[in-house]
Amino acid sequence: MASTPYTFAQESYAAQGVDTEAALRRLAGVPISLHCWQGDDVGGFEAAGDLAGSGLAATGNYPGKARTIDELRQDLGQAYKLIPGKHRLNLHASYGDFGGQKIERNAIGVAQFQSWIDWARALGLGLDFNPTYFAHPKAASGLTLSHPDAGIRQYWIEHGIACRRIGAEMGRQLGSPTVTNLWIPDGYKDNPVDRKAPRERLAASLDAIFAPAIDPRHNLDAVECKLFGIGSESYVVGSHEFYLGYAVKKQKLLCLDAGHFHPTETLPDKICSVLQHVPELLLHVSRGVRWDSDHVVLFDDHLRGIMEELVRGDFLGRTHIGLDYFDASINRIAAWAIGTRNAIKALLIALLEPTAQLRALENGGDFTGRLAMLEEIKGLPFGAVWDEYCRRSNVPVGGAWLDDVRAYEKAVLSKRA
Ligand code: RNT
Ligand code: ZN
Repeated sequence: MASTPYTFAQESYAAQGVDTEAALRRLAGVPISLHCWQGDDVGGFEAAGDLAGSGLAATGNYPGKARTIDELRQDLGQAYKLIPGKHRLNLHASYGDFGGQKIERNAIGVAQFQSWIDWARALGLGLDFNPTYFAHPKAASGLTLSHPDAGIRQYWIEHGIACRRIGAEMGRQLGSPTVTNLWIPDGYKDNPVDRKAPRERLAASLDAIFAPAIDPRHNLDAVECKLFGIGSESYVVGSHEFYLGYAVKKQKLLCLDAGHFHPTETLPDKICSVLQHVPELLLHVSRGVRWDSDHVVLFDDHLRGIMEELVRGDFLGRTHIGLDYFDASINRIAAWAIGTRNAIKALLIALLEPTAQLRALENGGDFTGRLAMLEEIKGLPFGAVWDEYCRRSNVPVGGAWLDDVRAYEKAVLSKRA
């Protein structure tokens, strides 16, 4: 048989004891949940509402953002064609199919998401879900589930319960559990006098949201922690310690967002630490830059470290991988393609690691050998294995995906005034 870049790579990896075919088979079994909100700068399809006070800021004015549910689906459909493998879609509650109606967030139900479920089924996608605790008059003060007003808290509690029920119905219909992730913006710009009461109120609100029993075969509950946000620099109610403790106590999923920590902190160390104590994890694969937590994911050391940890620790079966970033300054479909392809690439290179050999060096105390090998394997022909995966998955190989994006921009996006 003629040798190709792939067969050459296969032999190079085999020489290190790594089976590239086995790595490709495992890779194909790991879905990535694409975040719908990259497509329209976290806009959603409710009549009113902006991001003010939410700590979320989508900056840039690249033309062609999706303005309707049909446009968003069309754009997502284009993005999935550029990404190898079978994946998922992560929806926010504000992206319902409201048909021009004003429906209160505490009154939404599966009716507003049935068209998404049908669309996802047709494309073979699983769905994940998020209650939306921002871009709403009842969130304008920057407080929701921890608000001092019991009426406002109750409204948001009802929203949380409604979303868990919607998530369960999505999961039931699609035959794969929906992860419903709860993130709230609650916090203060400046130093609070009372750090305790908002956290007590949040804990009580969460207890109320999670009180209705929902079958975990259909819906899994996750809670997302954060260090600080824009406008909540001094105090975030849902801090790391708060949610870690809550998730451990209630055996919920903890959501670790890669951009929600101090810049010198990274996820790899947290993944295995937290998985000692919670059943499963949700990852928001993102990239922090200075004070912003949501840049397009790069193929960098942090991303590689995350995927290495999932493979080395054998955590893939207990980890749900989602993306979370939004860049309005570049083509939004390219943003999805770049970040998602990077996440898959990083997982592939982690699956191609000769981990057993590295571990033997480490356990034998040979740290010189460990360091030398870790650096040497960076030169293995990983790109040929990645290209082969794209080829077999019928998606563009190498940078060819960008040609498709440019053609789509010309034919579709540029027509959106
Ligand atoms: C915000 C959180 C949250 C949001 C999405 C839109 O800091 O990361 O996950 O980005 O819910
Ligand atoms: Zn996040």
